Amino acid sequence: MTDSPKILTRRGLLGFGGVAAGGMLLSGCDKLLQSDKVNGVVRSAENATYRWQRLIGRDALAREFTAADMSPVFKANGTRDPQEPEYVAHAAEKFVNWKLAIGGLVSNPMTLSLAQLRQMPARTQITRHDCVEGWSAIGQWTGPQLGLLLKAAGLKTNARYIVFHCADNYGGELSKGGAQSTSIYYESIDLVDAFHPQTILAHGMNGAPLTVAHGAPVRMRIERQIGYKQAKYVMGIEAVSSLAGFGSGKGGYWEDRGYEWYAGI
Ligand SMILES: Nc1nc2c(c(=O)[nH]1)N[C@H]1C(S)=C(S)[C@@H](COP(=O)(O)O)O[C@H]1N2
Ligand SMILES: [Mo]
Repeated sequence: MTDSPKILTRRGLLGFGGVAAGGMLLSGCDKLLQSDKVNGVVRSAENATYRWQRLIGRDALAREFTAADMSPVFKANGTRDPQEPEYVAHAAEKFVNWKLAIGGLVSNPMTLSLAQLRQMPARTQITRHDCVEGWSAIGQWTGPQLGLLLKAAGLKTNARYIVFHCADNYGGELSKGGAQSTSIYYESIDLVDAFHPQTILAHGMNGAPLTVAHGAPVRMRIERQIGYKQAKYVMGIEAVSSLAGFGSGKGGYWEDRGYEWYAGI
């Protein structure tokens, strides 16, 4: 690990005093700090944030494993080789002209090349991926924390969710849930998960650059949630106030087809 994820996360969360999630955070903290139980607790912002995280429970870290625990084979699932012309062209050039777009409700929309993403401070984590289809695998993921990117982009106060736009059209055939909505794969998370220290944009897997099968050039790792939340082939990151207007409005390809939006593990 080459960073200080906890500090970044606390700062990230504290940066959101005015937003829905942040507002809840602060009022939760205020109440907590007024209660007798925590009298005597140092009233630093960091401590308040820590207390709040413990209270809500969603900022607990997902379990991390050692290199010895890594699965010899990590199955690739869902789209394994996107056929969309734009993606095919980027892949053929090894993504040298590919850029990640960060936009929506941010004050500094930006585009970042893969080289720039690789230069950012990265977090490396060995975690277990659980797919709803009933298989799991332990792998190592490396990449910058999403929170770091969102801080740089400057979320506006009305941002509540982060939407990930992927390159692949998963098809929408009946076997893939049906064509209820656009079948371009997409996902979304709230700001608690967005600023979770283990939420990273992985450009590396098991010590090597991320392969196409696993989501090159970058894919999400959102370690408190299940497999289908781990968007591969991320082309754009958009801060939004509502999930209406994307797909069928349920927040993701599989969510539009009846799966849970908050799929915690
Ligand atoms: N863009 C995109 N992301 C995706 C999928 C997909 O089909 N397209 N499948 C999801 C599912 S169901 C799982 S289990 C994981 C599989 O990731 P892996 O191929 O690295 O095992 O990616 C998730 N992210
Ligand atoms: Mo999955």
